[in-house]
Amino acid sequence: MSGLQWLTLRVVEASTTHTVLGGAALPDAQGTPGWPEQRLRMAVEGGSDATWREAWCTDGPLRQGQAPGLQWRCGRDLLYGLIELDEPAPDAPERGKHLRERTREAYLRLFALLSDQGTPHLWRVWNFMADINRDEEGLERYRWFNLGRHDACSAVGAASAAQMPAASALGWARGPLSIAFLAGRVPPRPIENPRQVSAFHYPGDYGPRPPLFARAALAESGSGEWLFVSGTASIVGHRTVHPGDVVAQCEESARNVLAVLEQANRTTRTAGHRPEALTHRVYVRHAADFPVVRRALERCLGGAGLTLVQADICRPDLLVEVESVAHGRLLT
Ligand code: 3EB
Repeated sequence: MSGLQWLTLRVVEASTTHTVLGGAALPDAQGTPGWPEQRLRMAVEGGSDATWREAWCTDGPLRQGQAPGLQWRCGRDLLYGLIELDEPAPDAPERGKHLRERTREAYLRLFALLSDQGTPHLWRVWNFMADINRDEEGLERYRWFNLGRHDACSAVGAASAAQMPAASALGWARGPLSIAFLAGRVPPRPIENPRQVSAFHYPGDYGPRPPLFARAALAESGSGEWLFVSGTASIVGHRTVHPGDVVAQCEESARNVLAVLEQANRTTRTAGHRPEALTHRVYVRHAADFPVVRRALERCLGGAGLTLVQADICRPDLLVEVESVAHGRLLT
């Protein structure tokens, strides 16, 4: 085995355990493995599956560590970490300000860890928080989160376009601020979408500080190249399009995913990432929309790898968001 691998595990066996950096699991997953695992605290299409786990793996030997709220594992070139911080109760005062502060703290800890372990470059981040669309002290919580992320990235000099990782930011009904991340010894190559204003250039209408992420990232590992497509929604330019129309939002999101893929293929070092090679995780605001979302996305993206979960999207008018991943062999 060489470089980064991505597996779906049904059974946690001793033979695989020593190669897993970290991953994700559904709400009913049995037990806790020895690696950092981001539990998706959300409803799943067809019901949660207690045996399903996603795992990022690499060659050993691995090192690991933990501290309150933080767990990580790394190999020579790659690190997967998970930071989960509890927040004040929903009725506590200044909850927005606290979210900003916790987010800043989480990202500062993340960057310190990456620097200590020799994997300074963020590749892919999954951000989850409770009540993402709730207004707190006059500002939506997602915007407070963006303030905290921006505080930390600016403080460590990680706020430039060249350093943006692929990312997603979603809401769950209840749970901590949860940030899972994959990082490497070598930098990824950020990709933007020509159909969309770069998120880090969004105008002030979307909050006092912009979201810091790239539309996608290409990262080389071993003999392969990974394409991480960030959470992708029904946004053209910087505006939400098709409010209230979940099928049209699926179609627009799919157009955006394919536009990002095409853009990535201009600089890929593989023969080209194909749409059929993408695996997608789809966040759907209303679980009642699972069937129409599946039908629309199967039509636009092909149905091979679609996992649908219920989550709140970071703008109240967005009903669906798609994130994708693909792997290809480097040309020699
Ligand atoms: C958007 O395009 C939709 O804040 O990290 C997608 C992916 C979105 C990542 C983030 C937000 C984030 O603006 C929302």
